[in-house]
Formats: sequence, structure tokens, C-alpha cells
Amino acid sequence: MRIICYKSEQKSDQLAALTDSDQIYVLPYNSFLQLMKEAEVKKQGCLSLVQEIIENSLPIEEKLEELQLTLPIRPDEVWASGVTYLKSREARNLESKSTSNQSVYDKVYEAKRPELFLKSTLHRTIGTDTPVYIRTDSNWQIPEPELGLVLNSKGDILGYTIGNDMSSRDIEGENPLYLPQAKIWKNSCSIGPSIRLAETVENPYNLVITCRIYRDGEKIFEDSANTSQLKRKYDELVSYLCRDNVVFDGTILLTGTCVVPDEDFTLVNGDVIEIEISGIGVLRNPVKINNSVKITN
Ligand code: DO4
Ligand code: MG
Repeated sequence: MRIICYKSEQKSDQLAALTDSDQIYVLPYNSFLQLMKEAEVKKQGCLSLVQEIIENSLPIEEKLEELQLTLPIRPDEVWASGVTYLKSREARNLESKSTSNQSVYDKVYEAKRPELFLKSTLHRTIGTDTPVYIRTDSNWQIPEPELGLVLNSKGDILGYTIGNDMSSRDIEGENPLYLPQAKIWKNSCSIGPSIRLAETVENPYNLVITCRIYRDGEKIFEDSANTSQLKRKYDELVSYLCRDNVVFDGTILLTGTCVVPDEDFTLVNGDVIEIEISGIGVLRNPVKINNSVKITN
């Protein structure tokens, strides 16, 4: 069972359930947060609440492709995990031209404490079919396709979504202390297109993550990874996020990337990024330069 959100005819956000047979049922909410809260008040899981609602209703006539999907959740914060896959460690060492055998990336990959960072806030986060922006002061930018955990304020994993942790490799490579600038800017994070309810995921450590990039209508990149390659456990990442912290209902925690385009690849204006995760869907974003930014020095 997946949860989506779409623009209704009245242009308001409409939450809906998408069943495994691709039937869509309207839910009486306009955000996943309302569904979460109602389930909590009723002391039941999100899945049983959704099942109860759809049992007494009919599916809508529209097909998924006909709906204008929006963010399936409007998170106050999106956090991300770094260097949780071997592939990411190698990529970070390459971009920072590290020659030591104990770079910060080697250390954090092996350390007990994971690397977690604030990736985005609601107003920097977009859904599917909306442009992600590339920075105007970077010449080496990539998407990072990642599994996202949907959390409540207690750190329970309520669902899984897809995230794109857009990244600037030259800015981070120049100095790891530039991480916030390499990771956070307008439209640098996309989430969606759906949330698969946790109760309906058989094994979250066996999900295929595929990334495809198109330029002028041609596929110029495709690669896949499996969440079985993750070095850490989801609960481990969540427990560090929650330590001495305030975690909001609906926080997203991205779990790190294991798909990295070759060294000579950078995104350009007009590219289209697709990230697919088995059982969740395809998150599709065109790439744009943020023309509203003017560099004065
Ligand atoms: O260390 C920097 C961040 C790495 C990252 O975002 C990832 O591994 O996905
Ligand atoms: Mg990342």
C-alpha cells in the first residue's frame, strides 16, 4: 500500500491510497501528517486506518499517470546520512583527492557514529515532475538516489520514500567543511512520488535503487544498487538522529547513496533525472539552472 498526494480539481492537495493493483482511493486528508496523527490518536497503524477507510469507498476513475502528483509529505526537515555505502566512500575520496588511507571519509565509514547532516527544509524540497536546480557556482554536480525513511517524532519508521540528495562534488571536494553549501540550496532535494507504508515492505534491506539520466531525450546514464549493500541498519541511523534532538512528525531521513556517475559526469540544464525504487515508484525531476540567483563576486 502506497500513499500519494495530488492536486485536486480545486487545486488543493488531496491524499490518496494507491493499492498494489493500482487502484486509487481518496483519503479524507490533505497531508500524510494528518493521516499519521489520526492513526496515533486512534492507536492504530497507518495501514489499518487506510484499509478501514478504503473498505467503505470506491476507487477514483483517474489513472496514476493522469494525476498531478505533489509532495507525498511536507516535511519540516529532511536529514541525510553520508558514506553509508562503500561506493560513496570511494567517490568522496576521489573528489577530495585524498591520498591518505585514513581520510575523513574512511574514518566515518568505519566509525560507530554515522555521519548525519541536515539536508533540507520544506521550502527547499520539491516533489516529482518539478525541477531540481543546479548551483551556478559549481561545475561538478550529480543526483544522489537514496531510500528515505519517513519518521514520526518518536523515530518510528512509518514508511519509505525516494529521495534525491542533489550534490556538488567540487564544492565538497574542495573542503569537507563546505558540506552545507555542497548539499543545501533552493530545490536541491526532491522526495516522492509515494510513501510505501512500512507494514507493507517485506524486506527494506532488499530494495533495488536505479538512477537514469536523460539528455536531449537520450539516456546517458543508468546504474543500480541494492539496499542490501548498506553498511548500517536503519534503526541505527534513526537512533543517532533522535539523540538529544527534536524530531518532528514527518521528518525524512535519507540513508545515503550507492549510485555515483563517473568522474567526468556533471548535470546540465535540461537533463532529466529518474530514480526508481522497487515498490515505491519513479521520482522524476527535470534539471534547471536557478536563474533567480545572481553572483556578484
Ligand atoms: O560526506 C558527505 C555526504 C555523502 C552523502 O551524501 C552520501 O553518501 O550519500
Ligand atoms: Mg547523499
